[in-house]
Amino acid sequence: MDKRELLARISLALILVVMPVGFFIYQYVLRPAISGVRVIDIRAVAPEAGGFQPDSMQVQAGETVTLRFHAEDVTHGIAIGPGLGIDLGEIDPGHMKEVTLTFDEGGTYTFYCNTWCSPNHWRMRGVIEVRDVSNTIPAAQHDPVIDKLTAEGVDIDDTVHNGGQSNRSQEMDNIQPSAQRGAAVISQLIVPPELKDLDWRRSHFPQEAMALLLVANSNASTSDLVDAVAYLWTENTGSQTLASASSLYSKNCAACHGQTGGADGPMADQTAVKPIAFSDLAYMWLRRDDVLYAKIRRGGMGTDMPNFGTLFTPDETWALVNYLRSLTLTSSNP
Ligand code: HEC
Ligand SMILES: [Cu+2]
Repeated sequence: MDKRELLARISLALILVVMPVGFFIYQYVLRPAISGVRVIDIRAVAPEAGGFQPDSMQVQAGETVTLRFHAEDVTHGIAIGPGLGIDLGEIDPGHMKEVTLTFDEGGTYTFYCNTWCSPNHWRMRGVIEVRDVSNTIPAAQHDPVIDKLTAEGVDIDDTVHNGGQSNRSQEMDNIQPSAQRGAAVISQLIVPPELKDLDWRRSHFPQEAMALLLVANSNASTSDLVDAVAYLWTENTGSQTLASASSLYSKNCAACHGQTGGADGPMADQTAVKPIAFSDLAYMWLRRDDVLYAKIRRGGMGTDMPNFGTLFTPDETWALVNYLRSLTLTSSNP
């Protein structure tokens, strides 16, 4: 064997053995070590200029990805839900914020802007589809609460069909309920069992509860009964839950419904139908919690009330309903 042939054999060995091994090492050891995660760059511009780009992506369950959001035109705020608790805060134009996360289970998540960036702000959303090998077809998302309302024949758009005119309980107009005072009087009252049942309360409105209380306590004063109802309607909400619902409300709802629920946010006169005033006790006294819940999750029908069912968990939605209640039922000075 001459020197040439030896060299040729060595190089052949190099190609056949060293290269695959090298490739293997690179692919499975070096590359994951250098960047074990897939990086997805996402441009964030106002919806009329394109919104998120890309606005949909697929990841595998168990895969770790880094999402990098680049704000280009104006300040945007980035959050991802439901139930992930991710809020990156505001990103000024020209800046980037990132989050690295691993989705454990298949499902659909939504990233969305939660800072008022344009009149079309609430359309600024994108979808992350997490694929699970064991469950490649995502189950249709049904909300049992909405299904139940449908079965019951309750129309969650009734106020809209009334030409924006909604039922109000006028006798509540000058009353300021206080859940705090209610906590003190409740022990002196006979409370019918329905009122102690969370499911009953969610599917009935405060005036119905008031009527039952009155039957059981015909000698009690109206103001005591109102306060007792206020207490019952707000008792199951911890202050922590209320505080996070308040922050969700400020970021996602106040622009239309107003910071204190007066339907006087900066966008209030630009929606197809006037937003609801949650600070109007006489109105809220006749609304069911499950109807409020359903509207938040499903959104309006051409009214510009966005749907939040893909952004928030059911628990977060109930917390929002309780927060809306607290605007009229919890007085700031008891
Ligand atoms: C872009 C404006 C806008 C934003 C943002 C918005 N809403 Fe609305 N909302 C409306 C309008 C308009 C209506 C009335 C029409 C309707 O019910 O579809 C409404 C109706 C509702 C109702 C129905 C009340 C009832 O008595 O039936 C609820 C509950 C509600 N909004 C909650 C929220 C919550 C909670 C948020 C934030 C997570 C929010 N909205 C964000 C515009 C908005
Ligand atoms: Cu925005």
